[in-house]
Amino acid sequence: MAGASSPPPTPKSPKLQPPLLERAKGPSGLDKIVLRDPRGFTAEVRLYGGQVTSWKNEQGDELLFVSSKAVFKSPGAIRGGIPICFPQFGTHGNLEKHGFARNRLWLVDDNPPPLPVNSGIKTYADLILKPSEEDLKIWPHRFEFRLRVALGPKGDLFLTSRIRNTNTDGKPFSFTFAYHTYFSVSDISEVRIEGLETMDYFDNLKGKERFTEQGDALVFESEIDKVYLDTPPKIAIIDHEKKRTFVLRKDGLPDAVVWNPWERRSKTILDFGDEEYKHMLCVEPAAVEKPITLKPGEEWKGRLELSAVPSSYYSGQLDPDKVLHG
Ligand code: TA6
Repeated sequence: MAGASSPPPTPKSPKLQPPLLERAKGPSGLDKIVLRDPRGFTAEVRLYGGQVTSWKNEQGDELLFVSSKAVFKSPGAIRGGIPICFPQFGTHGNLEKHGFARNRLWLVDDNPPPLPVNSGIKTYADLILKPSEEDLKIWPHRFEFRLRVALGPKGDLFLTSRIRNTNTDGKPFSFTFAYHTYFSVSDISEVRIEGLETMDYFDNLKGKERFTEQGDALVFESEIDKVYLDTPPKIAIIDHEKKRTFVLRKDGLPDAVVWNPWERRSKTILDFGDEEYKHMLCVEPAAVEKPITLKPGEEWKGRLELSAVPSSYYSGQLDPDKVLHG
């Protein structure tokens, strides 16, 4: 329209970047820390259990499984994410199953001793757990457990656990450990694990008897609860339907537990949906077969790195070289 004057353009307000680290409240009012990386990946770690309960990619897809029936408060553990099993994995003696670290309230560690920092890491959170007087009655050892949760340069999730014996009575202690990681998968029958074939394992469904894995890769058609021993530092979980591969890299954690409760057992787990077994798989870097012993003053370190990458195909098959040696 001739002569019409258009209004002056409104100045664009600068896009506000959300902070990379944020303390927030969870569904039951519990404190959690939200980590964001500049590309859009996020992770959440709760003070309850020191537990990672979310890891999302830049599209906002959740990469970890958390049950719709999960309870985010004491006295149980949160069903999903990455529960930490310490000071024991499994059930032995009087100590509760999978230890007590997963159902204690951790603190933010404001002054952690230095840890070699990967220069690509822009955001991380440090938590600490020390035993209460009540804990010492169940497990009579003083310790400092420092957990660092970090997002790497490509949105990778890094967990570093440092456990130090702070006993003043001169006594060593021994423990077992696992990152009881629940992965979110499209359909368990479309998933395979590479890196555990030919490994020895204890089968928890067969009285902990020892067997050797046969075949090319692990596929799933029934309940599984196995502890693979002395496994390689790299394991891949390939989700055919999602065309996504989770790559686990671990250090200080020789074993790997694989668990899916399948249909019948799912129905016996109160905080787990009857059909949810189809959409989860636990692959748990662990130190189970040989307990770790620390003398007073000694420290142990166990690291887990998780990445989610597009699956690569070769002649209609996944190319394990690309997945595992890339
Ligand atoms: O890691 C596998 C396992 O030890 C299974 O035996 C199964 O019971 C699972 O952990 C879950 O344990 P939870 O105590 O969390 O119910």
